[in-house]
Amino acid sequence: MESRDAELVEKISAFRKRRNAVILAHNYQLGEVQDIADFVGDSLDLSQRAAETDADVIVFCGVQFMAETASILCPDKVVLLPDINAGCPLANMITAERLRAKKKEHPQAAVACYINSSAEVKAESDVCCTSANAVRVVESLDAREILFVPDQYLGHYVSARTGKRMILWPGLCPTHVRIKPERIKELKREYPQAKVVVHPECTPEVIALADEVLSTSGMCRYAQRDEVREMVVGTEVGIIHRLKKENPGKKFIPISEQAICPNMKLITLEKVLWSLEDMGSEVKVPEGIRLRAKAAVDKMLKIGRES
Ligand code: CIZ
Repeated sequence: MESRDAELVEKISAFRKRRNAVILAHNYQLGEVQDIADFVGDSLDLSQRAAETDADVIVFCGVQFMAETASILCPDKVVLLPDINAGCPLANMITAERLRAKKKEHPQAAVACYINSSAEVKAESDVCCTSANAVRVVESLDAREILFVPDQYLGHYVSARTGKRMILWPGLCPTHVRIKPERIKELKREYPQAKVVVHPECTPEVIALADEVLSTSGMCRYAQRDEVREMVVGTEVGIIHRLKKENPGKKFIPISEQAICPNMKLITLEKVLWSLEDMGSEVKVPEGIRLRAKAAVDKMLKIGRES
């Protein structure tokens, strides 16, 4: 570690104690940010951690919808997002107003929203899900039709797995669509022993070539299996840091070096420190929206993860 980083890490530690703060980092964060976090995980892990913590302050190293989810679950805590500009383009592909209009077209449909959505959209939904439990959440719904928002590819994958009739919102993750089937075919030739593991936000053509389709935490668990020595990884490249750290001696090959979420990378060590020093930027979901959004998130938390 460079001495500048070491100094920052020391200051962050001191402020973390002074503020009685917990630092949560998503699997897609920069390696140095993951390394100073109290917990690293996917949004399901992190929302569960947020719900359980007795810290007064949650510093959420992730993007806006994740900090909002923490605020939904922990209204009495101060939730800080170290860079308020860290948004999610997928979450921004739907608004509560457009969802309300779509619900009118399909009054019988149950609404399932991916966690990558705003608090307002969650408030309009019957249940929320993450990539770690989307199949299980959709299976639990007994409606004949499910309106799934906003990720069409996750929705497509879930519909194929569950056989449920689903109306898909046309959203997508601009980072995951950079992962291309042609590159997987090349890597399979180059690493014939490797397991190909991709995220369900990838396109159906990519998913068709994979050995496993997993959330980021699912990938971390899968990588620990003895039979996995080499893994071709189809998701945002930030995960490679954690995979290598937890599995020394194994090989992890990103399908696309360009699968970088620029919003996730807005969070730096400096910004984590400034956030603790200045207590900014606070993310707080208004109470009327929070209570309705919480119902959808609580329903998901009861269902838990796939395996
Ligand atoms: O659920 C999450 O945290 C996201 C957005 C991806 C994943 O699989 O971890």
